Amino acid sequence: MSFPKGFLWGGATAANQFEGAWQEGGKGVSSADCITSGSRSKHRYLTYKDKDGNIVKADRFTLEATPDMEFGSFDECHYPTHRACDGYHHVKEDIALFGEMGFKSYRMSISWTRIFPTGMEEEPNEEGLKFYDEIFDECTKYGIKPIVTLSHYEIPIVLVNTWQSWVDARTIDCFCRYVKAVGERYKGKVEYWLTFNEINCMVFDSWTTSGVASIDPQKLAMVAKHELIASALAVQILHEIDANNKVGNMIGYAPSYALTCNPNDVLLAWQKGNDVYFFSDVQVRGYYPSYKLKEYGKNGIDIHLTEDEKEILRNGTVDFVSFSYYMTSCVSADPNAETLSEGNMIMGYKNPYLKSSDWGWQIDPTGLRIALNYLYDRYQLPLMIVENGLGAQDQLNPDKTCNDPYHIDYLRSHIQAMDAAINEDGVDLIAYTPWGCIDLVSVSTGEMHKRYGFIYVDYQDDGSGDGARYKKDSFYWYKKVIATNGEDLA
Ligand code: BGP
Repeated sequence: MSFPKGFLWGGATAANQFEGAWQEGGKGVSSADCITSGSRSKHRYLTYKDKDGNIVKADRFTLEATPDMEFGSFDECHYPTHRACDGYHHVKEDIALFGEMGFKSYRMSISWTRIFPTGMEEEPNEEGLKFYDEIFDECTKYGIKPIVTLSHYEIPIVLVNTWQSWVDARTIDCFCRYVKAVGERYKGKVEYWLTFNEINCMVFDSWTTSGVASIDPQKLAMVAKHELIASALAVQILHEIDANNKVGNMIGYAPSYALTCNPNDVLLAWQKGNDVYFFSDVQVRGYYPSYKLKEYGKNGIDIHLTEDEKEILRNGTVDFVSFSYYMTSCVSADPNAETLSEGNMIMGYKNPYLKSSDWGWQIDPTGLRIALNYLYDRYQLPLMIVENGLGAQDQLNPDKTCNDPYHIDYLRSHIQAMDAAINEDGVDLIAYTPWGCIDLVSVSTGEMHKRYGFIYVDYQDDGSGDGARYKKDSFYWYKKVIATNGEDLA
């Protein structure tokens, strides 16, 4: 076992799933604030007021927004992200715990609505900027490098209600103003940036990723174009502000295996792969790939890509590639193939060789080695795994300890796969930030009891708990992993 010197061991969170304090510090309402709680069997809904003043809970996977819908948070409904894990009020305590584990990096996101509450202001909100100053200053104290996601599954609700979010190109200008504000403010404090979290997942759940309630393929193609342009502009803005800035993209990556060696299954697996690669191809190579343009043409979709826009994409390619990895799934061209597996957003067929988590996600460490090789072979850029982990039901013991051997087993097997990819296959992997390093709200279900963390947060689904933080067994294990630079995984 040997990981490169300076390898960025760490952990990951996202503002809307962790901070809470949804109306403090001048923060505006975001699309994430408007998704209700759910469960493995019950969707989270998004909420809006209709033209007669009725509050409607809508299925975010099928809703087509109309101008008379006013999306928002309403007293009648429960939204788990409003309090989340109250990270907003625990900055020093939480980062001290990360420091104690020896984190070299902390992937987190800035909430756009803390900086520009409606997205449309000319000047940023000083209180919001100060909040992240505190986070970065605490990180510096412990030698932790922040890896900052600019847009992790949230957008100001005012932009949603005014322009239908990323459907409208004017959102790009607002985003750039935000990127400039945070880039300038945190110059010297932040070196690693990610543009859009799991940008490819807009294909499955455009509300969660982009604040867009639509299933119209033409609109969604425009959303993709606008986010890709915004991502390329963000790269340019951050490079201009500081030549030391390194900016990466972020994709949700759950490789699709062919269910059988039937060439039709293999072809489908390749096509599914392109649903993911399309986004990273544009972000890494700087132009739309031919397979996507052909697909648009065949389906009558016109994205009106201008010469100016092409130039923006060309000039805004990323410095590294980051991705989340939890699972793999299978695809089959046979309509009678059996049993769908579950996933955060990515569905497919069950793999008979794999076991699943309590939420039905198929556990596949070898798939991580394959994923790393696919991405490195395709792009030849440094890679970061910025999410990985097992959502599980932890029990806090009466003495406030927590035995979570399943988290350790999951992470150990994935770190072994990383080791093989680096040392046997030659992949350039520079960071590993397991997801939900401290417990937080699940994005797919809105649950608290789906826990990933090294640190237990005492909040429960029914709202009870005092938010106290406790170290799980995995905390001590990961601390040893980091101290030995990945050599001691016992
Ligand atoms: C990814 C998201 C994260 C995170 C993770 C785990 O798709 O980027 O925000 O939540 O999935 O998913 P879940 O929270 O549904 O368990």
